[in-house]
Amino acid sequence: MSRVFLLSTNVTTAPYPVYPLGMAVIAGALVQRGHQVLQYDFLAAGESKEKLIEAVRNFDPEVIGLSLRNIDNVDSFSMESAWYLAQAKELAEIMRANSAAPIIVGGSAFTVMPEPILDYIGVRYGVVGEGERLICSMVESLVAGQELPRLSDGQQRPLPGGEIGSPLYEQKLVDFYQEQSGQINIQTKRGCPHQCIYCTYPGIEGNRFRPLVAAAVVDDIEKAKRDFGIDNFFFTDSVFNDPQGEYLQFAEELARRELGIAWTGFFRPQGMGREELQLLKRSGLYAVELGTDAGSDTTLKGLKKGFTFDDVLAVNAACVAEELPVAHYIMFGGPEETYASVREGMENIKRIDTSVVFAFSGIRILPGTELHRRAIADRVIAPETSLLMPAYYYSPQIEAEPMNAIILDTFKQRREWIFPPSEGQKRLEVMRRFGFRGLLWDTLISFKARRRPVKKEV
Ligand code: B12
Ligand code: SF4
Repeated sequence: MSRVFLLSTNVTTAPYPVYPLGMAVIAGALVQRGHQVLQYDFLAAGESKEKLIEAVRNFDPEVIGLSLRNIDNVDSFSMESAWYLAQAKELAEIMRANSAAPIIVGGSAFTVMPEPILDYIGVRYGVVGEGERLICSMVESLVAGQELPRLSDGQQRPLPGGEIGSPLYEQKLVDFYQEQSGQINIQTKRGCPHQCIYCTYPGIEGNRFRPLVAAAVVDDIEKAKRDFGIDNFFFTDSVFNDPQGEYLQFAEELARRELGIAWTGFFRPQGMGREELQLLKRSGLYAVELGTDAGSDTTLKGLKKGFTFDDVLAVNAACVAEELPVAHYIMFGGPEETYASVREGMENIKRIDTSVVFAFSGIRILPGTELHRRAIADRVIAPETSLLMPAYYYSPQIEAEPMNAIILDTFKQRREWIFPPSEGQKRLEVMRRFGFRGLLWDTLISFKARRRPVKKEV
């Protein structure tokens, strides 16, 4: 048995603080192997360096694991102010200065650009992708004094869904996140087989769906409710509604157990009608986050989304008919965007009934994506441009400022259309100060005072 100190470095509080699920899953795997684990969440512990130093010295770990969730906030309006790697580097330095234990770093942010992050934060070992299997063998090798490669790749032998273990929630952390955000997260599957050109999710979790065993996840949910009083969940799956419909079996199981929980997650706006939504509602679905991503068929095609704006409208209509609040996330400025497609996007948004729309300007270029190659080909960035600092793709056919002005002009017309993203953040902050918790965007929608969509101008 070895002592492993896990540190979640994430201090992002927008759109709300999220439970360090990656760390919890790693902790679960280590504890199951018989190791002694301390889960330290820098945010929940008040971001105090003194407390962290005290904790690491007292625990005297044999191995340290750093969990890195975010690089930045993928919002082109707050590039400098929301870059999180300097903080991660500082925390790694604190750990090195206060313990001789070897440090392993992992997490979604790390997986997106492992080599540059390892160099930047100055840590010896890194795990790309899925970490639970590798962390156990690495801890054992390191404690036995063996040398390891700098980078180990968890994607080479991904766990079958049935072997993915449970997160180890901690009461203190649950209390913090319940208080701050009114919800806790859990995963029902890993991976995504779609090939949207900007997206890192298949790179982080693998390019096929690996559903966990439905009954086992529902057991975890039941246990989380019983032991910790958690009754509001975010399912962190890249896409909840897989086209094969396995999500429906999961929902059946959840509904059958009548746990009295509420949940939300990310959905792909295609092929989901009222019948599916009725089942999901019975299982506790209370709001839908849709990866609409682009405002017109031209730009949906440019992103290789594989659905059309009519698909989006159909899913939205089904949700509204079921009185489920919907938020659409739409990025402008991507491949094939022109001023005409931005204007078409504004008209299409007016056709969306009742829902919240968050708009983003430009698309964060991340390594390993087709967008990265496209950005180089379109001379948006040079091949040698480091992506550690945020760089955004804007179609060569438009310029950011006039495009933003067009979006702003439309978005100011309705309070449930939010642009720039910091606008939404400000509003959420105000609501939080008044004691509201949860997603909060869903409170912008009232089905009683429902606004009908505006007919498309021809
Ligand atoms: C769900 C999700 C959200 C939800 C979270 C809801 C909730 N209550 O949890 C919402 C919509 C709120 C959200 C918000 C944001 N998100 Co988000 N989100 C995700 C998503 C899809 C899943 C994250 C997750 O929980 N996974 C499940 C856990 C179990 O996996 P994991 O943490 O990756 O852990 C595994 C491995 O990484 C590894 N691991 C983890 N830690 C460690 C430690 C060690 C030592 C080792 C060895 C291994 C290891 O092992 C774990 C198990 O296999 C990811 C994309 C993805 N598919 O990964 C983006 C992602 C994490 N988000 C991202 C970002 C940027 C954000 C925001 C900043 C965006 C914004 N402006 O709002 C905010 C930040 C929120 C916050 N407070 O931190 C980025 C982060 C990277 C980057 N580009 O900077 C990602 C990767 C997506 C992307 N664009 O590339 N997000
Ligand atoms: S954007 Fe969504 S559907 Fe597309 S690859 Fe990423 S996770 Fe999959």
